[in-house]
Amino acid sequence: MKKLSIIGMPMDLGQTRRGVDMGPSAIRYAGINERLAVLFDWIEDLGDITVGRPEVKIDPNSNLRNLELVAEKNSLLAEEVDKIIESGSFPLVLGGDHSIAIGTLAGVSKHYKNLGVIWYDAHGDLNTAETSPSGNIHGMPLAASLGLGHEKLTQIGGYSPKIKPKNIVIIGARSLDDGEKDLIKKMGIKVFTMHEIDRLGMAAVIEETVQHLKEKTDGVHLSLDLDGLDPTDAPGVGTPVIGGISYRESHLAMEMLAEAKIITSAEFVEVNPILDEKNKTAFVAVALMGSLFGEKLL
Ligand code: NNH
Ligand code: MN
Ligand code: MN
Ligand code: MN
Repeated sequence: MKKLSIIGMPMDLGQTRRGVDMGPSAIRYAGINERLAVLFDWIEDLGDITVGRPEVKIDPNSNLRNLELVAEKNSLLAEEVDKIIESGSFPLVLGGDHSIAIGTLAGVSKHYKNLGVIWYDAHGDLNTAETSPSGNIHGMPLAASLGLGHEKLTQIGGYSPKIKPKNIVIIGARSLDDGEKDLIKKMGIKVFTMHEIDRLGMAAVIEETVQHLKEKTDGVHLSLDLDGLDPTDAPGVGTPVIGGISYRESHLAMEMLAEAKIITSAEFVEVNPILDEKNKTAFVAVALMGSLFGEKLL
């Protein structure tokens, strides 16, 4: 039986622009349940993890914004995601800012020997406290999952690392910090920047991605940051970067991933309805989920 479990993570503590905590509500309002129900035999919406809205606190020792709470709430998410997989259901996490990927991956990766990760994003999210220009933890989840950074972030779930560099593919990068570029080269992480997407076309990019991951992984997590898309198609994000992936290309990418049948968990993050235009970004997220889970045009 094909089962789907949706869980919301209304987290906005990993960055500075409030409103991204309303992402799960915006995505539900955009019709996620109706759209996905027809694609599964069974579907449940588990509601949201309680995150709260405390005052911003910058860790005096590390410069990390809201370190304690981001770590604590991600541990809760990890437990929930773990339970969903245990129950034989597909976990779909709704953000929230991208710091929630730390919790999602902590819950997912213990179920796989070689988890693959597709990081669909304008950014690399490979910063640590030392390389981060902002102190924002939403710029660090991929590094933390590789075991790099503050131990409160790397040790969530009680083990580290969650993933291996050779099992990662970043798609859509166009705003990488210097420390991130160094790390990508040092670790040999596969990246399709906007340059490669323009040059090869999205079809070839996804074919190569599937090729890269299929043989050596036993599951693949899709972490889709809506800012990977161009701001004209996804305006409701906290850190928009021009020159992004179009809705059409993204739609094709999701359809091809559905065809390849490699995705075993997913999260859609950084939807900020306050910055959006009539909930467009949430609608785009739901449409992409439809394609990812096998919706057909004909
Ligand atoms: N690289 C910047 C930072 O670490 C921006 C990260 N912003 C994101 N990442 N939205 O996906 O602060
Ligand atoms: Mn388990
Ligand atoms: Mn991101
Ligand atoms: Mn991003």
